[in-house]
Amino acid sequence: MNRKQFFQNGLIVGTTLLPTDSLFAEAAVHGGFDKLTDSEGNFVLQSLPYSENFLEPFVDAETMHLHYTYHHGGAVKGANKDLQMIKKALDENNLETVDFWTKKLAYHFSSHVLHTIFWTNLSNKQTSPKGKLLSYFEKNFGSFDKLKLYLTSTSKNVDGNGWGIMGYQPYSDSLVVMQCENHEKLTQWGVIPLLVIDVWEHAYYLKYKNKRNDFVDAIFPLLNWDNVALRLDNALLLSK
Ligand code: MN3
Repeated sequence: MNRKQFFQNGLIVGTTLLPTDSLFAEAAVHGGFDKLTDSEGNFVLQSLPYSENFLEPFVDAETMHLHYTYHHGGAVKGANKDLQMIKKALDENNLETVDFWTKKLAYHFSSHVLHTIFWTNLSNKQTSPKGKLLSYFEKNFGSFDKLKLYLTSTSKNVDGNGWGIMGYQPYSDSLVVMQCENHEKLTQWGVIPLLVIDVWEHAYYLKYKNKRNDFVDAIFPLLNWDNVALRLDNALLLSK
């Protein structure tokens, strides 16, 4: 079984174990988990999983439009260019600037990954963590409330632009909270991101101005815990 088949089989198991998580589960079964590339390996920008006004009034449609089209879209374009430049350097045996493009790729590709996850982590329907996800919260943080305090505090206090992230760390079989600067800094190797909160100014400035804390507080009730649970299930399958 190759990696892709493993992934797809894993998902089918994952989606039958959990209540169907709407569009995300459907996309997972039909197109693979977080489809970031086409069959040639080029990075592709998938459609948003909902309309641009889906999260109104908490996330306004204009912010959603600009964020998805130009920030996420720009990262996808950037990642493709970086990859081409690396290939070109290798083809031409000229490695003088390859470190620059490698650094750029880490930035753009990580942005593509995190934005892709971010859209699916949000919903206008109220959900709550249960089952296995809730048990991990209790085991690793004490309770859901503690996870909430930890994740929101970490997200609000990112230096400059970045992300608050909760992920699955397979080495310790635990959930971890991380602070990310830009899109790629301060990671822990091996962590599979399950839940990400974009705290770049572009994510909130039109509506919330300089009040990042208000944005994080407004977005927390929109988090789609069914999506996070599905992602945890998948991370557990992949880590076996
Ligand atoms: Mn963003």
